Amino acid sequence: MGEVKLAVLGGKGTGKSALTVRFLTKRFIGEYASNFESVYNKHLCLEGKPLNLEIYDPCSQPQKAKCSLTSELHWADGFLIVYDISNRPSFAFAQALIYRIREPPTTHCKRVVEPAVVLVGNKQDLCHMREVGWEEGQKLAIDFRCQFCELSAAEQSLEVEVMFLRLIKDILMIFKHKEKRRPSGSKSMAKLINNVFGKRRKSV
Ligand SMILES: Nc1nc2c(ncn2[C@@H]2O[C@H](COP(=O)(O)OP(=O)(O)O)[C@@H](O)[C@H]2O)c(=O)[nH]1
Ligand SMILES: [Mg+2]
Repeated sequence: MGEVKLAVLGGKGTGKSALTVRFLTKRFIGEYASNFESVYNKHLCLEGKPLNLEIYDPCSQPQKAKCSLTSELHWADGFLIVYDISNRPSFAFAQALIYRIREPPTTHCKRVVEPAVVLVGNKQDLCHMREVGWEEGQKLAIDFRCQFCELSAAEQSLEVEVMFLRLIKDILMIFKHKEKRRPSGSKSMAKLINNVFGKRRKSV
């Protein structure tokens, strides 16, 4: 069975838990789990294939200027970076998280392909109190090779589901790409044997 691991990151109160719980239960539950670190597990069937999904929803900590994210970068296949469109500091924090995720990999943590990232401007229902423009979110996402959407965990169940599924599909595409770039051991060994002996055999 395929396995996909997602980490939902962002500032305190941006709606990380609301989005996660909305996706898992289709319901909006206000302050749900905001003070707990949770890893949720869900079985999905995507394009006819079974999939085990793990979603990491961290407990909200004060926004640190410099975040390490080392364990999350090792663990997750993809990230949902959440900010609140009515809260500018939460956008600055989302930006810092994206910088960190897109930093060139260090030698001890080499990644074959970049992780998939969706930047989410949440609380779109509060657009009368907007502090972050749609274009700003869109630009940040384009500059750092992320998907982007604005939505409301409180009011838009379908949009939340579509956004999660889009991220999962992107991750599955990346898995396929990785497989192509690194053929399995037996296949690459067969190729090597063919390269060494195949030509000789022809010349005999
Ligand atoms: N108006 C509005 N409030 C939201 C939305 N999403 C979450 N909230 C509220 O924002 C607060 C923080 O949400 P929570 O999911 O606990 O944030 P977290 O700290 O990032 O996990 C709660 O009071 C939620 O009810 C949204 O889309 N619109
Ligand atoms: Mg929370």
